[in-house]
Amino acid sequence: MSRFEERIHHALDSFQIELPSWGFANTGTRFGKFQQAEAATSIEEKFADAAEVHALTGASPSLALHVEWDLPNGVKDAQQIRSLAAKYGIRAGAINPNLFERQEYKYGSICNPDKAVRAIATDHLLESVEIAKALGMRDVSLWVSDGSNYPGSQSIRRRIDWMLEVFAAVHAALGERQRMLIEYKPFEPAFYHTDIADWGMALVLARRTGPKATVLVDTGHHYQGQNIEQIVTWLLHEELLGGFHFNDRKYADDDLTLGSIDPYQIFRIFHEIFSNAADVQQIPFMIDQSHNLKGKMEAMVQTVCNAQEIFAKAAIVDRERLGGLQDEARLVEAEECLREAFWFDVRPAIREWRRSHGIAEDPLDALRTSGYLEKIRAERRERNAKAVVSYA
Ligand code: PSV
Ligand code: MN
Ligand code: MN
Repeated sequence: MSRFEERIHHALDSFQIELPSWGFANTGTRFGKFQQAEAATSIEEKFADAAEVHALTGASPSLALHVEWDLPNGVKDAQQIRSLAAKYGIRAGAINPNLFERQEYKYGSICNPDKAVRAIATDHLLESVEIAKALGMRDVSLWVSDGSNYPGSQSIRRRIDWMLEVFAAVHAALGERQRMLIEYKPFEPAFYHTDIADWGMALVLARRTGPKATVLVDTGHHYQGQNIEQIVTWLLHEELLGGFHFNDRKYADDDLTLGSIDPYQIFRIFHEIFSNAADVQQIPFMIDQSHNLKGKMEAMVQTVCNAQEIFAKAAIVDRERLGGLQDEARLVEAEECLREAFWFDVRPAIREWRRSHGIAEDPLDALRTSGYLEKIRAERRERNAKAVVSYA
């Protein structure tokens, strides 16, 4: 085995990426949904699909859950999740509270000027911590969708304090080894101000909240042109990088499949992680995508394979040489050192890695010939057809 191949195998042995339960269900845009016969219609089907993706790729042993969608009865549903996790051999991953769907949240959840609404949101967050404890989950992943649509319509300042109050309560409820991940996003659904709009705000909130609070980077949650790998490097430097939601985008939070638009950006993020993380394996890599037109299963397998490829490329950067070139400001050689790894064809080594682990060399092809898609389409077609929503 060449030095590159060895490094690729070693990197893939440790690489895992968490699947989002919502990526298997029917999703769409605010203009409508196109139903898929194969989409998961229950939490059990989401676990089954996740297990199939893991069997095909060997890299996705856990499933992130969204409380309102996957545990509608809250902590009472924990037992069911536990048995599904055991049945399908898939770990329950990060727990995602939902602060954006209830009618009460029209003017915000934890930043709502109405104390009673803030209390509803706080209870939901505390119950999410309970769920995480009941399931032995480490991470509670918080995306606060709150914001406002018109200048002057809300007090930006007072909302910061309300948010800090709730975060303090959530932090106090966390178990010894639990963490809260604070996810930022510049806009949508709010279009004037969003209460946690960028990594600076998330970082300040995490610092003010306590040692178990960290920042989550969703690759789709930045303005165009922003240098995401630099943000990642700063968060690593400050030991506040809590994890990732990976996806790709062309315009805003498009939730396209990982690496589909700009694989070089994901490569640069992984490169900074390899360069700066104390322990790469400790960083949760999660997928947050919405496969609107692509087949749910195909899209997920494709994403995991893309992630493996790009991670493998980042693993083979000659960082020692790069450091020397940087010190001597040999600009073009340094850039070429990075590019050499990016353009190296890692696919033969990955195929070899798969062979040595008893995994299909081409997971997408294996999915298509496995019969799994035909089976789930036949089983779920009717249920999905009944769920068709009309937007009159
Ligand atoms: C919001 O855009 C987000 O990225 C959050 O992570 C949510 O939990 C997820 O999408 C699903 O709606
Ligand atoms: Mn996200
Ligand atoms: Mn998003």
